[in-house]
Amino acid sequence: MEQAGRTGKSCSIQADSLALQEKATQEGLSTVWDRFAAQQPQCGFCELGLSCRICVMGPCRLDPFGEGPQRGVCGADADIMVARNLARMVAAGAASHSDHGRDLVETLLAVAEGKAPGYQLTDPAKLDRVAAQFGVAPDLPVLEKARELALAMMEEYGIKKGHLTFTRRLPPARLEKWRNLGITPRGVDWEVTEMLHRTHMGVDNDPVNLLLQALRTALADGWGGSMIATELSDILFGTPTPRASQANIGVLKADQVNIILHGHNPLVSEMVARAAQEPRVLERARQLGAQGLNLAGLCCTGNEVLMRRGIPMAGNHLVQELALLTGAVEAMVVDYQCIMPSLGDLAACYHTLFFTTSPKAKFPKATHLPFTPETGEDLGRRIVVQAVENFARRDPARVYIPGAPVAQMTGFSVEAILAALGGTPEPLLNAIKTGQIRGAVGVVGCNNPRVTQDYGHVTLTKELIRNDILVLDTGCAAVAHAKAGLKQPEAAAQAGPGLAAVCRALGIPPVLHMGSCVDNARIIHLAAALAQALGVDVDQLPVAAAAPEWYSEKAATIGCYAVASGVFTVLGVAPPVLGSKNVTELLLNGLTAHLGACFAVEPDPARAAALIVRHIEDKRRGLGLEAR
Ligand code: BF8
Repeated sequence: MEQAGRTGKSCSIQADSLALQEKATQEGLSTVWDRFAAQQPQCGFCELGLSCRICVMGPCRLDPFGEGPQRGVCGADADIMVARNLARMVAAGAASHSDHGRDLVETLLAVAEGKAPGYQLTDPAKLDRVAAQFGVAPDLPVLEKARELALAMMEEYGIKKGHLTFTRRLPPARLEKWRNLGITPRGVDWEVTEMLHRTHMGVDNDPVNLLLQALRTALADGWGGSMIATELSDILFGTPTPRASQANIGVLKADQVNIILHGHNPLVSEMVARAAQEPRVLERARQLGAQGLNLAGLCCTGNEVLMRRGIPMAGNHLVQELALLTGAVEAMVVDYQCIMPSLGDLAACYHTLFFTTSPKAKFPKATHLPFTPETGEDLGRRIVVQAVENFARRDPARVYIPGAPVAQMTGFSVEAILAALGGTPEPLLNAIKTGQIRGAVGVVGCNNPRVTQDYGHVTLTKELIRNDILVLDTGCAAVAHAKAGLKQPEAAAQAGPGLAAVCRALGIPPVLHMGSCVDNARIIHLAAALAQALGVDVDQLPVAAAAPEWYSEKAATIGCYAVASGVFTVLGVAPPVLGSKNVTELLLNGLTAHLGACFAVEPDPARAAALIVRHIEDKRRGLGLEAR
């Protein structure tokens, strides 16, 4: 596998990233790749999961070669230490997605109570469907129904109800497997809190028991917090439908006011997008010499507004600093998650205003304008007005926007996919049964400076579609694919003959954008729907998941709920578990006997593709379908 270098060519496969990294070097500014280089060599104990900072008898580290200490001060051995560390990662990831979901629940309640001016129930039909799943009376007036749904979803976070409603979307056989293992998720906050409790010194010291709770915590994210975030974003802002847009840093415009929307939650960015359409701000922008007002996305907030509004995507995780280096950004607006603390410094090197909007996420050198549902609309307007005025401070001599935008198609919610198929999953299932499409794979997750940017995603996905495997993507993987041109219908030419024919018949690309990282809930929902339609469990489907360049705790959680939901998952970066043979063995093999799925770690994306192709053909055989 090609490893990321320090600076220069091997940082990225993307020309826009390389050009801007070069500009950073010329201007003496450091980015993530420079800081990654400065950290080398990174701690080998930590990479193996053999260091512990949970308590202050430590920090401790264990010797992987068996010569030095084999136990921490408390007596924890490698298995306990590694399991505890991984479990805490999963808890943090679940907490992040789920707290994001909670903000949407609170906003839904505020909308229902008339306290959130500017927000509305954009998809009342979806409100009806979701409310029915939560047992809300169908004949209630719409605002009352929204209120009841918000209150019912609040109970999903608590300890009163004891089960998660969305898990009912799964086949009974999957729920049975969870019951047998004791990993049925009970409540979102319940599982996260219990995980933190169990990993406190002196509580749970059985590595298997710890890992089972980590799976339950992850399931509380996938079938709880993340799914709530997805469904409520659709209800509030509209369920995505297919639309055309563009990607890469070339979506910024040299002659316009550029506002970048970065982070994860659409609550603020939707209001910014609305305010940006007001005639008086456009007029003011023109008075200041701009040709217009241009919004662009980054990371998962970018995915949210791309899916629903077609707002173009400036880049993924490792582009966030580079976007500022264009010198063409009047304002970067962030909410939370995956936002580098370095952005304030870089923004200050240019004229860029750096707005933080969540009281939960403050950053150095930022202007903080806190969001509440009550003030969100006004906040959106204030941000746009300040961004427009800031155009006057731009130094045109420092503007550099390399590359031209690449076309992409987006907006493939589960509802949109089913609609494209004529309302039922049957045509997709038939294409799978006949072997035209061999199976489907979710290629998801981050960028990580350990991996040449986007190399893992793009190499893997090209190989999968060439083998007639439909790719569903979210998060930063989705941006990588878009920049590589894989999300336009013409990319069918790069697919195998079966997949290409299906794409041409439906006018869709071979790589379907399903949204942000909380929208991995859409992928598992679709998998569950396909399993239900076939009358099998999810692990019997010819499907898989891959995270070739993951870095975040959230990605660790996603991987765990994918596996626990029955989806074989290939990681391109090894999680910090290799210091324990037992934990590694459990993740790579042991889980299969109980869940029908496990992890694989394969840094080489071509080999990862081979693993996945083999897995999919095995699953086809298991279903009695023609296999290669
Ligand atoms: O939630 S893919 S780098 S932006 S963590 Fe972050 Fe990873 Fe990107 Fe979205 Ni997901």
